[in-house]
Amino acid sequence: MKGKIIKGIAGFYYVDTGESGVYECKAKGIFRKDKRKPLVGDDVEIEILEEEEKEGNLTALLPRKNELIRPAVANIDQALVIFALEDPRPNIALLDRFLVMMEQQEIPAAVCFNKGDLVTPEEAQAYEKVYQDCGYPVFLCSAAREEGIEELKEYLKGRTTVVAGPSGVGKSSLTNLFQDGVCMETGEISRKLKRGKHTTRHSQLIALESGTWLCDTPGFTSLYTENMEKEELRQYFPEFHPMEGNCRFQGCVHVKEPGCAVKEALEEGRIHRSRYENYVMFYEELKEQEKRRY
Ligand SMILES: Nc1nc2c(ncn2[C@@H]2O[C@H](COP(=O)(O)OP(=O)(O)O)[C@@H](O)[C@H]2O)c(=O)[nH]1
Ligand SMILES: [Mg+2]
Ligand SMILES: [Zn+2]
Repeated sequence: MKGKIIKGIAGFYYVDTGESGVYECKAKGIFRKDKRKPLVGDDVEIEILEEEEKEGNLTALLPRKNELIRPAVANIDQALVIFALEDPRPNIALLDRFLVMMEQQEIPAAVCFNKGDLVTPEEAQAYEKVYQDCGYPVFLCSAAREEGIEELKEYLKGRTTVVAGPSGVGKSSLTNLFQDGVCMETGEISRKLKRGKHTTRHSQLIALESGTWLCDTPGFTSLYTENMEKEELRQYFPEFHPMEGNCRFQGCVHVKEPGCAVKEALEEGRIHRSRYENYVMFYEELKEQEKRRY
C-alpha cells in the first residue's frame, strides 16, 4: 500500500495512506543498507502487519522531489512565512532570514501577515508592498475575523507547504481555519501520535484535504547559514536580480563598492531600505563567521 510519512518518532514512522488511515511502521534493514533515512514527507510503500493495531513495515521509499535540510523534510513544494502585524510586531530581520533560507533551498515562498484586525489598513499595506515589490506573494489576513482565509487556502491547495514563523503570530489559529472544521485527526491517529507527543518536538505533516499538506515545524525560528558563502547571499534577495551585472565592479557585493547599481536603486527607492539593511547585516554576519573559520 502507498502512503506518506507524516511523522517520525524514535524509529517509528507514521504513514498516512488516505482512505485506510495511519499506520505505525518500522523501517526494515533495506534502508540501513543503502543509507537512506526516511524523512517526514516521503512517499513510501508499506506492508501491513496488523490491521487491527494499524501496524506495518516500510518496504520502499519512492523517489524524492527534494529534501530540505532545515527543517529535515522531503517533497516540499513551497513555504508560507507567517508573521503578525501587531502583538507581536513583525521582526523584519527574522522574516528576511526565513526568506533567505528558502531562497537558498530553492523553495518558493509567500509571506502571510496575520492579525490585520489590530492595525490600520495603511500599516498592513506598507508591509504588503515591501514584499510584493520583491516578488513574493503576500497574504494579509485576520484569523480572528476570518478574513483573507480563502485566498490562503487557494495558495495551499494541492501542495505541500512548510509553515514558518515565530510563536504567537497565529499559526495554530490559521491552521484550524484551513481545516474547514473537518478534524483530520481521527481517534485512531491521535491515539498513535499522542504516544510521542511528550518526547522531543518533531516536524509533522497535517492533511488539510487530499493532496494538500502543511508541514508544521516546531522551533523553526532561526537561520542557519553554515553552508553559505557571503558572496552567495546577494542571489537570495530576488529584488537585486534585475541589477545584477550593472555595477561598476564585477563581483560587486553591493556593500561598499563605488558605482553600485543596487545602492543606486536603493537611493531611487526601487529597493526597500529595510531589505537592504538586512542584507548588509546578514552579509556582515557571514563575514564574521568566515573569519572565525580560519
Ligand atoms: N487579534 C488577533 N489575535 C489573533 C489572531 N490570530 C491569532 N490570534 C491570537 O494570538 C495568540 C496566538 O495565536 P496562536 O494561533 O496560538 O499562535 P502560534 O503560536 O503562531 O500558533 C492567541 O491568543 C490567538 O487567539 C488574529 O488574527 N487577530
Ligand atoms: Mg501554535
Ligand atoms: Zn553592486
